Amino acid sequence: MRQAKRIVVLTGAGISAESGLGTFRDEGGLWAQHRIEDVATPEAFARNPDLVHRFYNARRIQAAEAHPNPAHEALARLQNAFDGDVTLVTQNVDGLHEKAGAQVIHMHGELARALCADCAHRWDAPREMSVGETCPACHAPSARPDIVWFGEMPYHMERIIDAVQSCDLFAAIGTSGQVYPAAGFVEEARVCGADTVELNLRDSDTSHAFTDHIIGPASKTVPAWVD
Ligand code: BV8
Repeated sequence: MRQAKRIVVLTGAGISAESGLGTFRDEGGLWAQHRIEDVATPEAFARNPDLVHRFYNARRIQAAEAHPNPAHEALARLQNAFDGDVTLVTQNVDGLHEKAGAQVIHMHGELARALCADCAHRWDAPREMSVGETCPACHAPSARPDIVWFGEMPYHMERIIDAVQSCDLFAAIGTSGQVYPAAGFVEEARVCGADTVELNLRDSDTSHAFTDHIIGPASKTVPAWVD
C-alpha cells in the first residue's frame, strides 16, 4: 500500500457479514432463501411487487439497525488519512460505509432510497414500502426500491471504470466475484498496470486475477491492511 497513490476498493456482502447482515451465496445466504428470479429482477417486481417489497423491507429494517464493523471503519480512516486518492465502490446496499464516515459509490443502489419507475425521481425510502406507493414528484403509483436488479445497468459505471483504469492499487474485499460487471473490474485494473489484492475468508471466482491474497475475516484483515 505504501507506494500506491490511487487506490480503488471494491466491497461486497462479506464486509458486512460481521455486522450481522447476511451475504448472498454463503451457507444459508439470501439466495438460499429466495431465487434471484423471484426478488431481484424487474420481471420479478412486475410479477409480484408485494413479494419484492417484503424482501427489501426486511433487509432495509435490518440494515437500518446494523452498525459498521472495524472493516468499514478502517476504510473510512484510509480515505481520510491517505495522502492520495481512495475511490470506494460498493456492491452493497446497506449504508454501512456511510455510517462509518466514508464517501462511497453505490453501484447497485441503496436500501435507504426509493426510485420512481415513471419519472426517475429518487427520495429517502420509508422503512417499509408497499405496492402502489406514489412518487412525491409525479404522484404516479410507481415507487420501487432504488436497487439495481439483474439485467439493469449498474449506477456510476463511467466514473468507476475511469477510477479502475487509472488506479495503481485495486483491492476487492468480501466479494465472491460472481456478479458482473463488478467481477470484471480486477482484470481491467490489472491490464492497466495496477497491483491487485483480494481480502476474503476464502478463494473467490476471481482469485486467479489477484496478485496478493489476504485470507481472514474482514473485521481483522482490513484494519491490519489499512493501518
Ligand atoms: C448488467 C441487488 C447489463 C441489490 C445485485 C457479463 C457482463 C455483464 C453482465 C453479465 C455478465 N454475465 C452475466 C451477467 C448478468 C448479471 C450477472 O452478473 N449475473 C451473474 C449471476 C452471473 N449481471 C447483471 O445483471 C448486472 N447488470 O450486467 O446489466 C446491461 C447493459 C446495458 C443495459 C442494461 C443492462 C447487474 C448486477 C447487479 C444485480 N444486483 N444486487 C441487492 O439485492 O442486494 S447483485 C448481488 O450479488 C449483490 O448486490 C452483490 O453485490 C452481488 C455480489 O455478491 P457479493 O457481494 O460478492 O456477495 P456474495 O454473497 O456472493 O459473496 C460474499 C463473499 O464474502 C464471499 O466471497 C465470502 O467468502 C466473503 N465473506 C463472507 N464473510 C466474510 C467474507 N469475507 C471477509 N470477511 C468475512 N467475514
